[in-house]
Amino acid sequence: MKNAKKVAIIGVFAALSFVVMYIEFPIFPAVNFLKYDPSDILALLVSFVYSPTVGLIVLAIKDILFFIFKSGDIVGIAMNFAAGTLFIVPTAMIYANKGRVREILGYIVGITAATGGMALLNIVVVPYYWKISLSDVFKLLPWIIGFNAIKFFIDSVVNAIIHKKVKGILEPDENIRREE
Ligand code: RBF
Repeated sequence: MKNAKKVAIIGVFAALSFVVMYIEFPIFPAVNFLKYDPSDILALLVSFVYSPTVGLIVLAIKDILFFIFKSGDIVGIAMNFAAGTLFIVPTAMIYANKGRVREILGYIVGITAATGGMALLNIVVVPYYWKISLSDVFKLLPWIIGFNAIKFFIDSVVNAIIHKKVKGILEPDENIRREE
């Protein structure tokens, strides 16, 4: 792919991802600092069409923009980036354009990695962030695990439905171009 096209696509997807992050809303009142938003789907889509590296660039630009223009909360943004990375990298690496079975395996591993990894990270971060005891954090843990499992399950389902169409739009003449 030509470099200019790749840079343009990264820019467009990062901008789209940044805008849809404004949709964010909590799923469980007990952990209302955890907010669902569909922005990671844009990063996963470009990871499927191009590479996990391109996905991580989109994720990083989206989080930097959201930090500057909306949240101002470095901990929340870092946690959002960590969750997105834990999900996108294994999912896209396992899929690697190798068919439906690998794709589904990718989602299962990605959801598990993000849910497990974020459970551990929250155990470390939440006591400092909310100034609550470790035992109180453990009471929140089922909600934290449930939030991440639901978030990345939704992202997986949407990505599974649309990623082939998105690839068709972004690379309509890929085969022709290869012969040039
Ligand atoms: N986002 C996730 O997707 N998974 C998490 O486990 C997660 N943990 C967070 C923990 C704390 C203390 C904070 C402040 C944010 C966390 N976030 C997490 C990010 C949050 O859902 C939201 O995207 C950001 O706070 C930006 O509004």
